[in-house]
Amino acid sequence: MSNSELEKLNKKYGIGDQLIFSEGPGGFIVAEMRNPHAEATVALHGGHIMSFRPRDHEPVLWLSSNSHFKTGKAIRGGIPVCWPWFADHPTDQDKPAHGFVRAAVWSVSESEKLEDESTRLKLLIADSEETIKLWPHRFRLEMDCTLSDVLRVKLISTNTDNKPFMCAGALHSYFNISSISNILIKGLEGCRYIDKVDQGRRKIQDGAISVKSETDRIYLDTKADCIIEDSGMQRRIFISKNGSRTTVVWNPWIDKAGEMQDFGDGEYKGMVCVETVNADTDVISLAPGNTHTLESTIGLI
Ligand code: TA6
Repeated sequence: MSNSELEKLNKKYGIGDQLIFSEGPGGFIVAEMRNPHAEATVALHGGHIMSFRPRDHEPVLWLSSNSHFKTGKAIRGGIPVCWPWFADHPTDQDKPAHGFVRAAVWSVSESEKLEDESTRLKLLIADSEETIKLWPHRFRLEMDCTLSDVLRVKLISTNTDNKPFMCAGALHSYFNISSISNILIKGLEGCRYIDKVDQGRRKIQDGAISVKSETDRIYLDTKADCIIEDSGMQRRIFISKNGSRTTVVWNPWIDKAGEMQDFGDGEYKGMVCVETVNADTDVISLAPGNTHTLESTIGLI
């Protein structure tokens, strides 16, 4: 990343001290967003929101202190963008889990200072020779985020090909919590789910979710908002969504955390993923020229 590249970005998309492009970890280009409501950091690597902190509050998103910041690797924490498939590739295990855009470099397409002093940034990635080798379709994918006292994120998929395609995806959000033993996740009571820790058995959620062991669940047919109640931080994080009928809840717990290089051994205690997803029965079929928007809004109540 050269200084001239940063200069060009700041000249074209910078907004005073509200939006500044700079060199971040691993030499990645990051957009530092700051306004009277909150602050956030977004990496062009992966179109990845790395942090979000409302003014006078603790960070809402969690980022691993062991995260890779390397070309070709996903950042661990924040909001990884999983696309155009979720988890393992449906037929080819050699292809990267959660798709290829989270380890690719996106470009900036728009920035804006809004009347209420909130800040908007839009990033873009489209098909290339590299992507076609992994997935034979022409596309445009945009990550449109608006920072106010809440963080609103839209993942906009457009089929720019002359044939239809199916795509799955996720805003794979990692939340910062006081301790995994202090939280309850509400909003999925009574929902059907696939328990990936129990051989994919299908179950029904009974009451609020408390995490006491490795948890990896795909909740189906749910448009519900979720709330993470944290008795340690005395706060509630809400996650509302649009364009999604699937929610995933994940915590790797001790063994899985120990197996992951980019995840500190004890870090599972301080994070939980509540993800806004299109997967399983909710994979999206897009005709040529059509667009789908997966949207998540995160904040404190
Ligand atoms: O979203 C939950 C999940 O699919 C889990 O199965 C787990 O693998 C997690 O994502 C993290 O995946 P990653 O490829 O980032 O290590």
